[in-house]
Amino acid sequence: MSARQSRRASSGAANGAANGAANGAVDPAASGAAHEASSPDLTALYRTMLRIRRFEERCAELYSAERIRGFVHLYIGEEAVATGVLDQVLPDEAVVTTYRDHGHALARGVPMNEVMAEMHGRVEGVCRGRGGSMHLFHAPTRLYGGNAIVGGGLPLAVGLALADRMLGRTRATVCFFGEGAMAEGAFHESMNLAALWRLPVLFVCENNGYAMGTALERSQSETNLALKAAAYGIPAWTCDGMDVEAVRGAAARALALVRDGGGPMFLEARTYRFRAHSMYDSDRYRDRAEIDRWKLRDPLVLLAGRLDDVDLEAIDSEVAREVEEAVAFADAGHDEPVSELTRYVTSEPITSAGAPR
Ligand SMILES: Cc1ncc(C[n+]2csc(CCOP(=O)(O)OP(=O)(O)O)c2C)c(N)n1
Ligand SMILES: [Mg+2]
Repeated sequence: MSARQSRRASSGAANGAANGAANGAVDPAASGAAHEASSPDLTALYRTMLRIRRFEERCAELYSAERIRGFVHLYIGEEAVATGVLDQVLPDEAVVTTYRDHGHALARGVPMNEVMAEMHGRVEGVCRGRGGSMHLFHAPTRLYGGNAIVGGGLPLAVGLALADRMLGRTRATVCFFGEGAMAEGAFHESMNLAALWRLPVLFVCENNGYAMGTALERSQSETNLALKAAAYGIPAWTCDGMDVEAVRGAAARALALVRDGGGPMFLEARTYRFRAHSMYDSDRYRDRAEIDRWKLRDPLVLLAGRLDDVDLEAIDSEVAREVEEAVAFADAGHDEPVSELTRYVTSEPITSAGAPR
């Protein structure tokens, strides 16, 4: 059951989470088997992950053909994290992410056409083509980016949550970041203030083991990331980031606590990117065997194994069609005229996207 379907469903898990939470521990209840999802739910999760996968595979081709330019960071392999968490995030809650943001935008419900147009630098894109791959922003779904600065989203999320607190709104802000961000000052300042003021933020660390070409154990003195977060007095769990049901279950429990005034929560999703850091990266810092080992736990394959009665080929065809329609939409789009370039630089609002709620 998704958050969009029922707000109550997730808050029912609050007590279990409070009892089961151990700072720095693996979430004891966060296994796929423990979650009570029905088959239509799982099919929807599969479709979302497949939309991300096929969208990005197409983007990689278009990048090689020089139809998409700039930096592009693929999320392939990590789809279960955005899909599982965002399934539980309510429409009026804010979402903040990193430059590896295509999956978050699609899972959040940003129209694929507009994401693809943005990748192509078209005025029909979510940011009129000015942001590109790394800066997907979409006010109607409260997606606050897309941020090229490692750790840059964390203070933004804390500020959004502080605004909610000051305005008396009970809703969560969700902040995704890579484990590399946990070596940044912005991470520590954000955790400190969020904990001190008990702000309603769910911090989601997408631990894919590498920050560009640097493995976690080569760059951080404490590699137990949940323990690091727990040092700030924030309840912290680890979950299997390749298992979308496990991610969803862990997110549901954490969000219930955040919304019930429990203050910030931290979730580490252990995951892996199957592709290079970016389209520029030659990916020479890890063994092929390591990549192959993780591919055995491909989140799509894992979930497909639980969908015996579902026509996966039909879903694949539908998704392929959607991706091609998005490419056609982007192709038919327009570059912003030079005369428009000084617009929206300072105070002029983009009214077509709607005012942030
Ligand atoms: C403040 C800052 N420092 C350095 C960089 C260069 N940089 C870009 S991505 C990256 C690695 C970040 O790794 P991680 O946070 O684990 O995210 P991942 O790419 O693995 O999703 C670095 C160091 C940057 N963009 N911003
Ligand atoms: Mg990383």
